[in-house]
Amino acid sequence: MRRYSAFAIAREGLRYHTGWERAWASPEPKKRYDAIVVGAGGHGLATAYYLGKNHGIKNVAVIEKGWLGGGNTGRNTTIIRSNYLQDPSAAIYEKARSLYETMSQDLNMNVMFSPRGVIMLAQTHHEVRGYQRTAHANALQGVATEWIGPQRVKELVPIIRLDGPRYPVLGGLWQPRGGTARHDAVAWAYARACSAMGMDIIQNCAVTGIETEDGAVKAVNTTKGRIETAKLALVVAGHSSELAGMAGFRLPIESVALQALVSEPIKPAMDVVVMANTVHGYMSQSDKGEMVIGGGTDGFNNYTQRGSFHHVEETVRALVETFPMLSRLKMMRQWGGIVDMTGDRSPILSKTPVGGIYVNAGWGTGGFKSIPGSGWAMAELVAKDAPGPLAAAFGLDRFREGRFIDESVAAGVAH
Ligand code: FAD
Ligand code: PYC
Repeated sequence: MRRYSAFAIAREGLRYHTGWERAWASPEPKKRYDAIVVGAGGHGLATAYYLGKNHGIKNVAVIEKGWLGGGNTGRNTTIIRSNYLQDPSAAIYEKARSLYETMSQDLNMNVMFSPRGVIMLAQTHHEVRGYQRTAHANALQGVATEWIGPQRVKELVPIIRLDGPRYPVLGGLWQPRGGTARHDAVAWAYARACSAMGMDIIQNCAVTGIETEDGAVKAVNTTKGRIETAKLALVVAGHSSELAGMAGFRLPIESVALQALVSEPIKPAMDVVVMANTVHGYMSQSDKGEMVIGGGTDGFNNYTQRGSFHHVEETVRALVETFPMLSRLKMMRQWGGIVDMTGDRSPILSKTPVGGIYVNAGWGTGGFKSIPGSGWAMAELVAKDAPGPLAAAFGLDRFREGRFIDESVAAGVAH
């Protein structure tokens, strides 16, 4: 694989961009792989990448029913932060955030990580207490966050209205090195690095069945034929229950659509990310100038990957209270993705009742930020057939044993 560099851009500029290689190969599947990852979203691709990089397992296929990054990875609002309350969450999200810091250099592709800072606004006294508690927990966990008062919020976000009609801004939880990244570039960067290691990324290939023998995985059936493997990682977000069903077990997951929208582009108005969980909405400004706005989940389980008018209305009405200037903007696009939710709003990184099958799911409304940490931890689980320190607390057994990792506040999105 040729390296991307300023020199390469200059060279290609001089020869009318005729010399760029394909970023990843599109092979037909082989009969057998040492490991198969189902799902070429960020989590699946990062799992494959760290299988190769950290554990030397390179005879790997990533199987994707659509196009890579076309699921939630390419549909999310790209907020990256690690200000979670519980120790196991802070550890995996902070590992991920720190890997984002050097991802462009590590993967030799510009993923546009922008550590512009994230504020979670407190607009009730209950939220003030909750976020102050998180700031104290983060101090103990080594996660750099701080509680800030309303005047500091106003300095950071001049377009905000502090004395809104229903909920004044009482302060916020500020993570200065949180931010955003270009979502599909993250998927592309991992895909290119996997392909360079000789892994096969097979798009337009749905897994339709899973064969087991003596309680262990034997093969997957796909729309491109049967493929054997001894290690199978299911990393399919909104379709986790469907794939688990093919292998004969159930997951404690509900799937539901989450929606977002963008405005017309405007001049730079806000250079941090703001989450307003009481009125409910979150917003950042893209490099093109659009206000990127996220809303809530649908109130019923469903598999629809699209937006709906009432969500736009609810979300924009709520945000206009805190950002009156929004009322002057036109909204351009809306969309939805299917997120997979667990009862404690924490993910599952686990072995399963079937030998050689591992599941990475349940990131719900907040798994973009965790892609590199999740891939790192999942690769270790698959390679060693046992969870390492980052994944240990996120096993399926926690639901049987009542060891929940409650992150419903940190999840940020009401559901
Ligand atoms: P996906 O990217 O969905 O990848 C799973 C892949 O599996 C898909 O490409 C799918 O086609 C494939 N697949 C499914 N079934 C099969 C099959 N049978 N065979 C083969 N392939 C299959 N998170 C944040 O951290 N910050 C945010 O700001 C944020 N905002 C969000 C906003 C919205 C509107 C949405 C929908 C989500 C948001 N999230 C956010 C959550 C985040 O997008 C997800 O948690 C994350 O992208 C999940 O990544 P993934 O790789 O697990 O799943
Ligand atoms: O987890 O930060 C998050 C988030 C923001 C919007 C959707 N999820």
